[in-house]
Amino acid sequence: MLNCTLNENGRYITLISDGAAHRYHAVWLRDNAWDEATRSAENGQCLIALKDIPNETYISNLQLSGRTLLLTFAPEGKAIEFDTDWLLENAYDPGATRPAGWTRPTVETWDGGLMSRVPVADFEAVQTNADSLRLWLADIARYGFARLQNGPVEDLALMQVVDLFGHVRETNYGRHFEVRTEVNPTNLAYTGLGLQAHTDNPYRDPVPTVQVLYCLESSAAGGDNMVVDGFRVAERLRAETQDWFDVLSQHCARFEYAGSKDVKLQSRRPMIDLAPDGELVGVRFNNRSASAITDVPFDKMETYYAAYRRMGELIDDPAMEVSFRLEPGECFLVDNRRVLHARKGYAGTGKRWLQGCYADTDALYSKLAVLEAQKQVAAE
Ligand code: NM2
Ligand code: OGA
Ligand code: ZN
Repeated sequence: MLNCTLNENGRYITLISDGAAHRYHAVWLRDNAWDEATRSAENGQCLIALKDIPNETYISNLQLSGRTLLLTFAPEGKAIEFDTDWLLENAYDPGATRPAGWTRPTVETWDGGLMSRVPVADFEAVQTNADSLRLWLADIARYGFARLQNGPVEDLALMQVVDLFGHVRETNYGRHFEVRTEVNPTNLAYTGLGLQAHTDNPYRDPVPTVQVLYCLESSAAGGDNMVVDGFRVAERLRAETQDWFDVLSQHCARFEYAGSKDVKLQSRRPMIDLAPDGELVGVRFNNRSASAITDVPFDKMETYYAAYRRMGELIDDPAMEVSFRLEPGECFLVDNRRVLHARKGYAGTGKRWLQGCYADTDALYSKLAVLEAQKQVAAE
């Protein structure tokens, strides 16, 4: 059952669907018009700016027929049709009241319990089958990481992984980088040392949002990988001590990398990153790249350090980890704003060689949305 009324001299409408009422302002509706003078029929882009909509805009007439709503906007005298399903999908009233640290509905946080159902796909399947690719990308959106198996053991195979959804983000480390033991390493990643779970490049702003690590050789003993859900870490910290969650989200940490003489990357961002409305959008954690924290007031510094210590303990808690060993032709991909990755130390005879590169989630989510829309169309 649909019903619609005009209120306060046309300042807003109320759309009632199955007993639930949603209000929409005249200016919002006018701004979201889909007529050909407002939006390009070719590409959907907006042809006008807000200044082209009169400030005193109100709705002078309303007519509901079926699931189409015809609104007349004054003083323009412009009649525009709205699809009520679109309006319901884009309702903003009542707005959600959510606690700081909320995550979007597509995100499912996890701990070591995910070990029995690690998101994984077959290399050839995701390359040749749109459904397999869609499900694999949806897993990355949900869990923040996924593995890929049975890929080619060849130089730059990781580029084929990026080609599945997006574009390489080139950095000072190159379009890709070799992760293996080096003489005079410019980064501790290029040694056989174990690496505590971390996010990459927190000293960069913006950080690369995707990292791919692709195995070409793993005959050395050790070097197992491990991933931890930074969002679950933040949730646990909040559940334990709200103050500690707050201090890490409300103050900036500082990170720096100056491991080779041509580079001095520095950033000032929080370890727990929230959107203005409290959505948890990222974590930054990397013991190797931490620099002096100078943006926390004196009175809060000890609390900050207690929170930072606890965050590290939660990250290192074995109950939080999903671990695996990469064999040649296997890789994993992380959402680098969410999932931390680690490796155990390795040594002795044999070799360990990974190739890594960065990419970004914007293209990944775009690809996923396109594949989901195509599936929807096919189902109709
Ligand atoms: N490498 C692998 O963020 C970091 O410094 C971790 C990055 C050198 C590109 C290592
Ligand atoms: C890295 C890294 C892990 C590994 O290169 O950023 O964390 O498995 N490497 O070598
Ligand atoms: Zn790393």
